[in-house]
Amino acid sequence: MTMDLFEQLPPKLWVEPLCEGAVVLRRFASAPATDLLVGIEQVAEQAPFRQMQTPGGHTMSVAMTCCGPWGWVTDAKGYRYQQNDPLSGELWPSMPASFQALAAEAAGMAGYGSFEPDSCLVNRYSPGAKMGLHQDKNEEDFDQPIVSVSLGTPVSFQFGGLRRGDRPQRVPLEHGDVVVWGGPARLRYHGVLTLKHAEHPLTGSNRYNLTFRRARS
Ligand code: MD3
Ligand code: FE
Repeated sequence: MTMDLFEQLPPKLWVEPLCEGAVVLRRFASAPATDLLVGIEQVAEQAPFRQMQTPGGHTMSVAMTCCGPWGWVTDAKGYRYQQNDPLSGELWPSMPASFQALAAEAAGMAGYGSFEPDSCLVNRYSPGAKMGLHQDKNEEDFDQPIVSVSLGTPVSFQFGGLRRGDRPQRVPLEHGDVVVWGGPARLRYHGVLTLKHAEHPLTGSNRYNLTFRRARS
């Protein structure tokens, strides 16, 4: 009797393979979400969110900041990692221990044994913000996976192929979802569709994404 009831309870966490090398750990970051959001606030006190310029001269709709030894930046000179925040000249804030631990745990679940990210990009989407299809290829070692954590309002993620023209599939990403991308999925094109108006009790109308990467071997 109790077993029947147990089996009817909705699962708190579940795993959805997307393709070879990519897996969604649904709600994996739900329990630590408030800690992660406090971590984001602390990072942003030292290195405020800013809308960076693309090399083509456009202003990104996504506001970004970074933590960890290497921060990802873009400006007229191009896309790259650097150790100093261009706004202050100071080193990026250190990566909160809770961020590191979650990223390593998620990578482990996906079969990547000793993931030690040296970079965490924090993206903040407000309604209307989006990110066009692109590849993440500013890192030295494509054998290292990428871990992405979604917090706040839901969005439709675009997951394409190895060529820009490959038709992307749409993957809904919600608060607490963690995606691990590695192996044959590591260089696939991806992007984020325009964020719609919605409210989340912890983030208001915003969506945050933490992207953990190993920038340097
Ligand atoms: C698929 N950010 O900052 S991370 C980015 O939601 C970025 O803010 C998105 O793409 C966001 O570069 C999504 C998910 C992601 C990251 C790397 C990938 C998906 C990937 C590498 C290969 C394939
Ligand atoms: Fe990306």
